[in-house]
Amino acid sequence: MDIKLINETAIPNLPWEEKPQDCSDIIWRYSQNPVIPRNSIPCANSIFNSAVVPFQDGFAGVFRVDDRARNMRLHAGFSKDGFHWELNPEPIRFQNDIEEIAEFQYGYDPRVCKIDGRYFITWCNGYDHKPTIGLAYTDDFRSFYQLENAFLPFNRNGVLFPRKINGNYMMLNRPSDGGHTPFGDIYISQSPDLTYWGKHRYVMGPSMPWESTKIGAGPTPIETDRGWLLIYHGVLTSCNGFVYSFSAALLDLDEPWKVRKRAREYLLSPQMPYECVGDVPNVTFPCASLVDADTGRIAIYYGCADTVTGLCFTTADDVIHWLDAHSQI
Ligand code: BMA
Repeated sequence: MDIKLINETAIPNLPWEEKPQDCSDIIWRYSQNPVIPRNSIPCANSIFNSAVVPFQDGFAGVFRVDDRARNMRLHAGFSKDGFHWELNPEPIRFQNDIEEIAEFQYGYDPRVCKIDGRYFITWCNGYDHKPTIGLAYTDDFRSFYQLENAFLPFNRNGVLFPRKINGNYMMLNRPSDGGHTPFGDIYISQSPDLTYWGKHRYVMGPSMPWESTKIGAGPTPIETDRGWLLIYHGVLTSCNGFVYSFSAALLDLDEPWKVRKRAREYLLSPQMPYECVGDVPNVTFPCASLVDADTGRIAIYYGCADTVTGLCFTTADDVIHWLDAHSQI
């Protein structure tokens, strides 16, 4: 390994497949994709844009389940190997002492971030039936405690950093509108206590054609000796609608609103049938990655066509060396 991972732990049982010999891409897909089918629990219409972390001797996660009434719900799930998942058939019921936000209206696109030994969940949360960033924590993926919404509506794609930076928690976020948002830049907001957010800074906006409509942060940023490795999605508007691809950037370690490298091209775009055909065609939407500190291997979980969950693989060395050669900055 050339790139050093900081504060990541070893995951000897990381779900992994070697790169096929005939593959020249930086990211390669799991041969058995989709790793989670649309109907692995009875209530589900679709299971996609979901977040997983190492937990005990395996893995746990928070999953976006759109049910057959088409409510958008969050479900906890567990896995021994990262490939085979058991989702709770009942959605998460957040415990909440704050009367004004206690009513769960809808929740989608969760992320899970471990900070100081506790798992924090962010998601797009319906408040006054408008999207903003919900925030909760759990220690065991069985009881979940909801905190204040981080921001006013309208906001989506809230992604925490796994440690405080210069004394503050940091969250990437993407101000939006109440619909399918035809714009979107990534900002960062800072908080001393996970309740009050400020010191908002612009990080980056759409630039290259593959991401020319809007962009949004994906999995928890990965700390490396070269900077924070951020995997993010970008959206192109075609004559047939939105196309969601994803790629990578490197953010400054101490001032993560400063972009040090940023890909010119996507790393993965909707090309397989399960990415191109589904409830919303042509969507690849990453929400989580597992990173093995010993090998630099990265397993990325991504939603496919708003219907199923896919898994793909890369390494920190591969992505960052590729970024060095393919950066627009
Ligand atoms: C975004 C979010 C995602 C979804 C994507 C494509 O606005 O709603 O959950 O995957 O649109 O439909």
